[in-house]
Amino acid sequence: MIDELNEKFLIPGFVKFADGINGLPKAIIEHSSGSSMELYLYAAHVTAWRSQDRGDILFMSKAADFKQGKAIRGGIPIIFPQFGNGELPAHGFARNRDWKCVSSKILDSGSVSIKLALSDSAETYAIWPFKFELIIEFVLDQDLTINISLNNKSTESFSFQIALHTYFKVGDIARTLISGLKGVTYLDKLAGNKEITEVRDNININKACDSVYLAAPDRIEILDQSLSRKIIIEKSYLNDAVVWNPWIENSASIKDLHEKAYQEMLCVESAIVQPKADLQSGATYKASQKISCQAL
Ligand code: TA6
Repeated sequence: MIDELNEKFLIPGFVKFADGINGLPKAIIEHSSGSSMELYLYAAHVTAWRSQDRGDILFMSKAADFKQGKAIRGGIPIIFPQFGNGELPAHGFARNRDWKCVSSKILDSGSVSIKLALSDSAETYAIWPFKFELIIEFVLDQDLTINISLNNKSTESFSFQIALHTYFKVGDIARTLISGLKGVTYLDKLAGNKEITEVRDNININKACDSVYLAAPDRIEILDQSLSRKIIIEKSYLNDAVVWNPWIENSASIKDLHEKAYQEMLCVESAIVQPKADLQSGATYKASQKISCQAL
């Protein structure tokens, strides 16, 4: 499988496929700025992204499972067509399916692009009776941009939720702030989805939080005072933003989170949660997220 993938998609010095954990195929992608990332075909899952100057920007649990049917704990899980619990399995099926690579290329800008695709199958159709093609382009330069393209191949419209469930690495959660959400209404999932208006300029995390910020601004920043860096999230057509940290009380029940992982991780997720998005038959939904990291 690796040989076939490299025959089709190898770009020497920029893209190569190799066996990842448990033999799952992964693409190792490098950019001339010195940044690099690892992308598993399974779940189209970015498991690492590091920049020349700032090191690892994503969190990966040391207890993560890398096996079929299980979501990988960390990096950037792709959540589709359902966010959270509901009629489908939690967070949908895109994060525990095999995707296929459709292209790799160097863009005119010098950025490195790789596209992975997931389409409906008998399995997915059995739980979500619609035909679709979801193509995600990962563009690496000194930043990481993810471009989403979802085509409705059904004869009828469907509604969906989608999220880039990004686990960011932080030096110390107690010295980390989130800015850009002041004035936004959020659903507090730990308080029965109570609607609350965010009053803080800078949000500190000192307990379990699981908040869905509705119609959130397209620019959100994570200020990491411990690592003296700022992570900038710029999203488009992903209306909502989810902020999650399980803290002590909820970490114990998450078996694939290593001890005290809550202290070094923070999820800020660009998403469509509420209302769901509707997509007409034959139509294509496009969205994107760029993450960058600078000195604080
Ligand atoms: O995005 C936050 C959230 O929906 C939390 O409620 C928590 O369940 C988290 O996702 C992780 O979900 P998972 O199914 O990966 O354990």
